[in-house]
Amino acid sequence: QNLELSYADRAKLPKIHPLASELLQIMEKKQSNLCVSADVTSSEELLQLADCLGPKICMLKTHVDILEDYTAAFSEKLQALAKKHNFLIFEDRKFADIGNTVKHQYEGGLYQISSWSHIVNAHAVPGPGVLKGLSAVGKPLGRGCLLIAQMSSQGSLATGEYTSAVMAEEQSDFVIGFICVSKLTKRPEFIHMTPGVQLHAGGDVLGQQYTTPEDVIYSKGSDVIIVGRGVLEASDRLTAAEAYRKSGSDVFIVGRGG
Ligand code: S5P
Repeated sequence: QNLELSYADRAKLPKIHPLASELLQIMEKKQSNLCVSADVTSSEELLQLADCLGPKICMLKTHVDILEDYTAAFSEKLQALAKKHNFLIFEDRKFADIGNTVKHQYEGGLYQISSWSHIVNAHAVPGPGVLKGLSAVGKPLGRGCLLIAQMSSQGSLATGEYTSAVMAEEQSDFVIGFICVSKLTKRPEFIHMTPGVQLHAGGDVLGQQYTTPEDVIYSKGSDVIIVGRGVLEASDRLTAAEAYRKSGSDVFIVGRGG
């Protein structure tokens, strides 16, 4: 094992991106590795979810394009809730086009994602242009990006050499970390975020694969668990969110990270 740093220590690293530092400080303060994936189709429900679960999470992930009733007012209310409960917003847009196109998709259109989402993610498959385009919009706003190095779904092609190539695309002035299945870099400035998490291992009928929070945080060494249906389909979402938050909370006592 390497020298182990706590989240608070990592937040103070000299070369860390300010947004990664902010996230690590939130994680430490709220003792939470939990990012809830708010995959609902009504903006009212999404806002209720953010207000109710806000105290338990370090980040809220959205798929704004599945909302049936998106308005600019919604994004303002979501930002206010992120401030109120101290969490970051992550729009899971998975940009994957040439630089010029992603620039427009990030800044403009109906959603104007860059105006309200602290973090977005991108596939590295187009090459460095995708990050160039996104960072032209996001960097002046202090935004950050996660590169998709691996995916949770069955038969994912993002493995092996592809994953290594993605890791090499990193630009630490805009990329704050990776979407991945397990810890990929020993550089403690980068955040590892892992989807496909439920309290019991398994999957769904469309290829999603689940592992447990303990496996992701303790065995695989990731930093943040992304949980959608594990919380959304529970009879009591708040109790479920607390269970997921608690499942990773030993890491704050042990002081592991890096
Ligand atoms: O590899 C991935 C990457 C992502 S961002 N696998 C994923 O499942 N996701 C997202 O995480 C997916 O789009 C969904 O919003 C969430 C997982 O939802 P759940 O309901 O299966 O927990």
